[in-house]
Amino acid sequence: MDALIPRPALELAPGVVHVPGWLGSDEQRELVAACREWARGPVPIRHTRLPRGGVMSVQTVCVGWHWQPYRYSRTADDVNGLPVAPFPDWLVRRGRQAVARAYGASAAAERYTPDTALINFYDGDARMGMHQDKDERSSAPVVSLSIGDTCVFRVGNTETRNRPYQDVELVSGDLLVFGGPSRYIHHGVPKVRTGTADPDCGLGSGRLNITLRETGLG
Ligand SMILES: O=C(O)CCC(=O)C(=O)O
Repeated sequence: MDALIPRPALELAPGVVHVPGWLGSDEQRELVAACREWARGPVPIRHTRLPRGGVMSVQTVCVGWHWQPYRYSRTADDVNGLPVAPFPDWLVRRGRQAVARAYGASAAAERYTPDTALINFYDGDARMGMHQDKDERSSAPVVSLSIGDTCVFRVGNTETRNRPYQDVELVSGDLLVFGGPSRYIHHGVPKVRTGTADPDCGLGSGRLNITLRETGLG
């Protein structure tokens, strides 16, 4: 019966707010359907190549702006050169709701205008190393939505990719927002718990993470 007990929102560090179960099953399924479309194209989901020759274990597709290490562009120059899918208004509204839920309704939440989403799909042993999201010119918060398998999300510090950090489990439907003094924390996903997804979420297997960001680019 534990699943019926709502888990409270928690400020993990100044500006890092975890809201368990923020997305209901219908909303998760709608997001999964949208991500499936984006994964098909115009720029297909792929394993990002890193400048030193490595390949990321997660698969990523972007909307609004395309991210390639370590810059944003309108066209996916490292994939097929095509413009990425436009960033939809409904996702801007979802981002504003997320910021308002995490930090409280405010003019700043109303002004929040994410213009890129990085959609990461984790299957098999995929994970993400500790890093900072710092290719954006705007310091507006990052909104992170998780769907599918539960993961261990590592919330680090702004100085180094090492300790101190804390690990938190992100479950399907959870919202995490990091901004303010924690906008540039190192963070990563050291583990995904395969096969733990709620069958109602719309994802057969694996984990989907959607991060909304303001690039600050014109
Ligand atoms: O999958 C996650 O929860 C984190 C994704 C992430 O850190 C990123 O896209 O930069």
